[in-house]
This record gives sequence, structure tokens and C-alpha cells, in this order.
Amino acid sequence: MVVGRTSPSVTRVVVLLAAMLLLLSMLSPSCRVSAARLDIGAARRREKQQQLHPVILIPGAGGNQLEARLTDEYNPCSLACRVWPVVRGRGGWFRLWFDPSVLVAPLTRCFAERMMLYYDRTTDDYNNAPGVETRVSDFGSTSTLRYLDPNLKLLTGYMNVLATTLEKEAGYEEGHDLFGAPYDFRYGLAGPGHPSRVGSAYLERLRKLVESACAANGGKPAILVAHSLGGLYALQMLARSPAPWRAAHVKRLVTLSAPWGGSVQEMLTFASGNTLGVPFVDASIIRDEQRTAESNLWLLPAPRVFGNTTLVVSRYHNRSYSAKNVTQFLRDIGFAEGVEPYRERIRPLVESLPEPGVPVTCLVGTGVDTVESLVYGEEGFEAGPEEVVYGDGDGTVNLASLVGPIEAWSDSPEQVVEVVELPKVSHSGILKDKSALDQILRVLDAINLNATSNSVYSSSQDVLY
Ligand SMILES: *[C@@H]1O[C@H](CO)[C@@H](O)[C@H](O)[C@H]1NC(C)=O
Ligand SMILES: *[C@@H]1O[C@H](CO)[C@@H](O)[C@H](O)[C@H]1NC(C)=O
Ligand SMILES: *[C@@H]1O[C@H](CO)[C@@H](O)[C@H](O)[C@H]1NC(C)=O
Ligand SMILES: CC(=O)N[C@H]1CO[C@H](CO)[C@@H](O)[C@@H]1O
Repeated sequence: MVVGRTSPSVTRVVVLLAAMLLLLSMLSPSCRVSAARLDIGAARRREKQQQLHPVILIPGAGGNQLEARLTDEYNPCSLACRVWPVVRGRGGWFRLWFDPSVLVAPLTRCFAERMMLYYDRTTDDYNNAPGVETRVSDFGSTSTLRYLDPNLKLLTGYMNVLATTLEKEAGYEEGHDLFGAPYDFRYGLAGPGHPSRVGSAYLERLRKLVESACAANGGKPAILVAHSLGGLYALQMLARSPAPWRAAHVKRLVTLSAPWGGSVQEMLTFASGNTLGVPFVDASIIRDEQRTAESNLWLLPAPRVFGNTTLVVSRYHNRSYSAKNVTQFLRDIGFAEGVEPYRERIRPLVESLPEPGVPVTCLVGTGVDTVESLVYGEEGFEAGPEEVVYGDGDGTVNLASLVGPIEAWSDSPEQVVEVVELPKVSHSGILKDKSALDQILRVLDAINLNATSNSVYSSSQDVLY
């Protein structure tokens, strides 16, 4: 364990820092794929005797792009928010996430009020802010997954390195056997008996995409490659589909950094907001927005993984909180509105982790300092943590959450689970790290070349460059 100062990162705000770093590094050579690699891809494509199993990429939270449109019902908090953005597309649509203007102080508030979700008790479901319509564009394509901002193609974005590697080194082709399944990452899913209009519609859309990808590729079942929150969605889609459907349509689920049991860092997000130390962004504004996202409740540490372990201490309240005390924690940080949806919708959802019912490969980064517990002082939660204790994980998700829950699946004889640990690979670094990309190519090759593998657990120390 390492004791130190507050460390960065929240899945959703991760992109803020990424944007800044990318802006700074725009002039330096990017991860261009070399000419030699291009030749391998071309040769593979020529030699392609048979069709490949189609691949569907499912991004993590911050890797999705959202568009918004404002209607007459919209009640802006300021004049700036009434007129911003000045330039809007056909039908009034503009980019809501990710848009770098969020870094400009007066506009952070516009961003936050448009991003906020509202829990409606009467319908027991989440909605957008009044007067704000949102949409996920280019569903089915990997285009929005590849660039932070599609208008700035100079930026090597979220899943671009991965998608490009699949094209250049495994012979995949966009729109033919390579697809993307973006979603509105603010919404989540709920336990049995509770509606999730937006989340459930996404699962249905994903199912249809899987079916059409199979149909377009000679009936070959698809390989789902999902990052972070995308892994939780993919798992729920599979678990909520009939076994014959899974067998016919999905060959394997490959997850990258999936937070199966949530992460302690989410408690920091709820208590203090998390701007990753990016200047100009007001943490309290971002925090209030982050609290309303149902997906953030979903990512709070799950009791079945974290048990009684003390995760947060508040000296002001003279209390300590484990994953079993999340409702008390939400009250004490001043977010009582979150208690009911958490207790009714999220708790039952995270109580158990269903088996996917298709073979799974889980790639996880380890050995990166990850928030393990937080101590808040006499000043209370507003003042930020006095002490942050770090433990093992991928920098965002704790090791216990990355591997613990899926180990239970290995007890089931029909469930094939392969866990690959990637030392020193961070939560989002897994999308670019060579050792991770090599593992993904290995899995795809094994399937496409019809090789068999009996390994149930492997460690990839040997493939680290
Ligand atoms: C958690 O607390 C309960 C009751 O306080 C106790 O019975 C149980 O043994 C504890 N579990 C662990 C893992 O410490
Ligand atoms: C904090 O709680 C402990 C045990 O519950 C108690 O002994 C102590 O007096 C409390 N301190 C304050 C300041 O309330
Ligand atoms: C946390 O949960 C445990 C077990 O349910 C309980 O004994 C304890 O009083 C709770 N603590 C707080 C601060 O709510
Ligand atoms: C690992 C794998 O996919 N093996 C398959 C190879 O092809 C034969 C015949 O089509 C299948 O029966 C195997 O399952």
C-alpha cells in the first residue's frame, strides 16, 4: 500500500485530461501504424480464405460521443447557456460530450445542466433534463469511438489505436466485419422489476447489431470487445438473452478493465467530484452533474466484492463506511436524492454477477496505484480527503473488483473464463498498450484460425515489451 495525495481519475472525466494531454502533444509523433504493419494487414486480407468472426467494439463511459438539442422547455441558468453553442448543426444538434468548451468556466455550468439526469419517482426511471434532447450518433460504426472530436481528426482518440490495429494487423474492415456500439453512458440498468428505458433500449440495439453482423458474415458468431463500463453492459445483454441466442450469435466476450464490482474511486467522485486536477474546471459543478448519472451509482463499490472493509472514514461524522454503508454515505455527503434509486434499482442489480454464458477473456491491468480508502477530516466532505490510501489495481478500478467476481464463474464447468493480467497497464492504457493489443490479436487469431486453447488462466508477463 502506498499512502499519498489525492490521485486522479474518474472514468467519465478521464477524457478531460486526455483532451488536454492530446492538445499538448498534437505536434509530437502519434501512434501511427508503421508501413511494415500495413503490409501484414494487406497480406492477411488477401490470404483471407474464409470470413472472419465479426468484432463489435463497446466503449467505456467516456469513449462515447453524445449530441444534444435544446427545446423551448429548456431553462438555461445563464445568458451564456442560452446562446451557447452559437453554431449548431441541422435540426439544432450540437456535440455535448466530449466538447472541449467544458474547460471554459462559464460554459462548464451549461455543460453540467445539460448532462444532468433526473430520477422520476412516479415512473421509477431516469430522464434527461427538461428541454434537453440527446442522441448517440453513428451507432454501428466505430467512427465516434475513434476520435475525441470527430471534427479534429488529428487527435488519436479513445478506441482508435485498437480499431486501427484490428484493421491493419488482423484484416478487419470497418462496416464489413468491424462495428461499434456506442451508448448514452449517463444511464444504466436496474435490477429485476425496475424499468430502464434508455439502458434496455441499448441492450436491444446491441442485440440487433450482433445479429446483423453475424448475418453479414456468413452466420459466424460475433466477438464482443468491451472496455470498462461497456463490459458491464455486454454482460447484462448476454445474461438477459436466451442461451440458444447466445450460442448462435456470440463466440466470445473479451473485456478490458471491466469494473465487475465497482471501484472505491467512485466514492471520491460522489463526495468531492473529480476533475483529474484539470485547471479551470469547478469540481463542485462537475460533482453535482456526476452524482446524477445512474451509471455512477452502478459503479459504486459492490458489497459482494468489498464486504465489510472500511473504504471511507469521516472524522466530521465520526463514521466509517464500507460498501454496505453506501446509503448512509450518500446521505452524509449531502446526496439524499441518490438513496432511493441506489437502494431500489442498483443494489439488486449489483448483488450478483450473472454468468455471461459464452466464453470470456478478461484482460486486466495490475500494479498501478489505485484508491483503496479515503479519510475525510473534521471539515467534512466538502473539504476533500485528508488522506488517500492506495492499493493494487489499474489506477481506477481495484484489483478485487477486476478479478474477484469472475473467479466465481470458474466454478461453473460450462463457463470458460480466461483472465490475463497485464502488469503496469492502466485503466485506459489497456486500449493502447502493446501487451494488451497483442493479447486481443491472440484471442481473435485463435478463433479465426480455429485453433484450440485449453488455458483457463494465463499471465502475460512474458509478452510485456
Ligand atoms: C462482516 O460483518 C458481519 C456482522 O458485523 C460479520 O458477521 C462478518 O463476519 C463480517 N465479514 C467479514 C468478511 O469481515
Ligand atoms: C465517536 O464514536 C466513538 C465510538 O462510536 C465514540 O466513542 C466517540 O466518543 C465519538 N466521538 C465523537 C467526537 O463523537
Ligand atoms: C455499516 O454497516 C454495518 C453492517 O451493516 C453496520 O453495522 C454499521 O453500523 C454501518 N455503519 C454506518 C456508518 O452506517
Ligand atoms: C476453437 C474452435 O472454434 N473450434 C472449431 C473449429 O471448427 C470446427 C468445425 O467447424 C468446430 O467444430 C470447432 O468448434
